[in-house]
Amino acid sequence: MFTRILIANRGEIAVRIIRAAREMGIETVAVYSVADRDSMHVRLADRSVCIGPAPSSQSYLNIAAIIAAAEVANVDAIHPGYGFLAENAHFAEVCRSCKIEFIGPSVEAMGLLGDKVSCKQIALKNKVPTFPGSKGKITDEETAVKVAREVGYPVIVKASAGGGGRGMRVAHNDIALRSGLKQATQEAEAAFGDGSVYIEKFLEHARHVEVQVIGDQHGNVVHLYERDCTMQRRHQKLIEEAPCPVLRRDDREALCRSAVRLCKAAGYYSAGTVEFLLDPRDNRCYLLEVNTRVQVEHPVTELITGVDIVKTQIRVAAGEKLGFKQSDIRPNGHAIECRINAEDPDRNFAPQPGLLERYTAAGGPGVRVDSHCYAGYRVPPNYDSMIGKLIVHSDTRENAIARMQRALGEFEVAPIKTTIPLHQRLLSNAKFVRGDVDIHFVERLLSGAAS
Ligand code: MV4
Repeated sequence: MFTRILIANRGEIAVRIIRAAREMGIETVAVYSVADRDSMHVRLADRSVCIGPAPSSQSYLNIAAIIAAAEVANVDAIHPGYGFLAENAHFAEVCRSCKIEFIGPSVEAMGLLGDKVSCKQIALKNKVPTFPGSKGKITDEETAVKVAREVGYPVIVKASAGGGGRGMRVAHNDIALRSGLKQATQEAEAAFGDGSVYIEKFLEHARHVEVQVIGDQHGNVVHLYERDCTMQRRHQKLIEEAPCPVLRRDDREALCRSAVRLCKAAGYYSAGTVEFLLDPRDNRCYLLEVNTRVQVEHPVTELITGVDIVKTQIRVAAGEKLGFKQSDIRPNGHAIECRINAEDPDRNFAPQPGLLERYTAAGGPGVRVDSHCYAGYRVPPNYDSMIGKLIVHSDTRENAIARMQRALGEFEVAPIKTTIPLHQRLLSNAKFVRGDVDIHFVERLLSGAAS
């Protein structure tokens, strides 16, 4: 096992990783920007190294500074968390060449699954359900129009290197498709340095369902069932839950097994998430993309399966075998997570950096809070606005919703505005309670439209 690891991240996920390492008897090295001097991850780590100024481009994305800190502190491995360098295959390669273990998948698997066209091709070969569409990249307008007419409008043009909604265009006819193809290509070239795009049938009303997988370096891959992340706004998830409230047992098993086939075919190890859209009309699922990292919402899966995903990532990075088989994974009860962001929902979710004069987390039975915040902490303006995650577990979905409402009522953050009141409203919405929502639900509700 590793003696010492460096955490190349900040905020709640850095705290989460430090906690896992400490329980495993592994020393921790935090890195921080000058804006994060007073952050909890700096306090909790055994040692910390300042890696640069506030902008993440000069600190948490600064590969040279992070590797220098890792060399100076003599660590065995680096955990990248999520965001920042977590899905950067070049960073993983630099770690490898410096003989520092990257706590994540291999460079090769990141390349194969990070590129959405190559991911979809592996999926097609392995009977993982995908949307009908182009066989691979689309380069000319005529092929695009031919494919769109075959699968039927509306279609969506997506960047192969994209993710999280960047570089996408929906088209309802030939003319819109021709211009969407140009726009998506240019946007992808500018954003990712790779203008490759592909086309698929566009699904209007969908739920977002994703399967958690975890594998070791000996070829074992196991799934930890699925999460439902339908409650989102502008590609930012707000509420995540496990299991998905609308999936029946046979469909769930088939979906989760397909995610395992995809990851096995790519030689995947560590934690990963296979994202799907679910068509509520027939409950069929279609592959979207694979996230080759630990995700923000991993705690809901931990609560229903009892598997510590971060500890497992560390163990498999050190070469250990998974300590469990698929048949050992028995999902139990229902878990819900609310992301608590320092944002004002009444002002178009404007970020609310500043002093947390008061901060009292919820607690009690079945409640978990993953946060780096404390009373007196100043939320810096330089990074994402998530100040913590409130996660609850109970026997049924109904009881988990009641428990989350109770916990949200206990949580006190002042004077800065947060998404807590919005969560209280969403959780008491009859359609959410009934499970009758799609990925546009929150935006529709906030726009005032009858939903
Ligand atoms: C789609 C889609 C409908 N049909 N693909 C958005 C982010 C990226 N991961 C894929 N996305 C979508 N792909 C087809 N064929 C709708 C979306 C989409 C979406 C997906 C998941 C969660 C929220 C979303 C919000 C808008 C659009």
